[in-house]
Amino acid sequence: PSWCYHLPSCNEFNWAKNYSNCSGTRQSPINIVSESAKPNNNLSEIHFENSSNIMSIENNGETVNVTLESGVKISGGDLSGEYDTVQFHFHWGNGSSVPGSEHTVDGKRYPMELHIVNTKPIYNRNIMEAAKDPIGIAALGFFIEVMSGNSTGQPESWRNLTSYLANIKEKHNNVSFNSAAAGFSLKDLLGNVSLSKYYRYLGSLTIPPCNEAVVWTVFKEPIKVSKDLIDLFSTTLHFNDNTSQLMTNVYRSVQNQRDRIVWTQRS
Ligand code: BO1
Ligand code: ZN
Repeated sequence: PSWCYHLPSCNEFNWAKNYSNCSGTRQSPINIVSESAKPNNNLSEIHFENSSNIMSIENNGETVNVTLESGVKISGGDLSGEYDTVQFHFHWGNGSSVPGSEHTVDGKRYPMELHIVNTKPIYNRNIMEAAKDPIGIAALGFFIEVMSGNSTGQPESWRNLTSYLANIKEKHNNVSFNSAAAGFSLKDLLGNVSLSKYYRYLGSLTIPPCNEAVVWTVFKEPIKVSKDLIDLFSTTLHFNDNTSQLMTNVYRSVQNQRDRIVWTQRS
């Protein structure tokens, strides 16, 4: 694309030159100060309506993007109705030891962050259309933490999903799979994380064009993933087909919270 994370002459501090939203007043990610989160008891559990699905996993030169064909929805969580699950993707640093989550909590950055991107049904799963509506997109952020032990103790979905990375090393490489046949489900990917414990705030897409259209839900409990599977992202994928640049440090730095409130359920 026409933007980059961390080249000397093309990096996140230039984004706003071509994408003016990126210097807006409700940008994401942010550092969440846990003690300052404001109680909101309307923040009920988030629900997934899961179904078997055709999914396509792609190296888009920015991240690993998994697009769902149809049929998965989320609800609850004081969102304005149901949202359709469109895609999920990841942000990471460089292996399990150089963390690369986008949100941070009390200054802590986790090794990776999973984003599940959902749009209001009226936008027919079109993210850029939903991005014109201040609450058109509901993004769910899950931190990924290193689990001790190797991948044998891992949910099947993590082993199955990461097994495709070797097939999408270069930009634009993609593979389709049927989630049921491939032994993959979003629920299994999330492990035992409580879908009632999260932070809520209003923000933006974390990459250009940085539209301020996102209701963010950032879960408190991290998903535990083994070091060998986390390391696969930064050791397998390339940014471009014509260079050998490994895809590393694909996260935006934290943005000014300004006068925004972060809410959480406190019971
Ligand atoms: S995120 O969850 O805030 N990191 C986020 C960022 C961008 C998108 C979705 C979620 N949108 C996608 C568009 C694609 C486009 C891609 C890269 O951004 O849906 O069409 O190719 O620009
Ligand atoms: Zn993201």
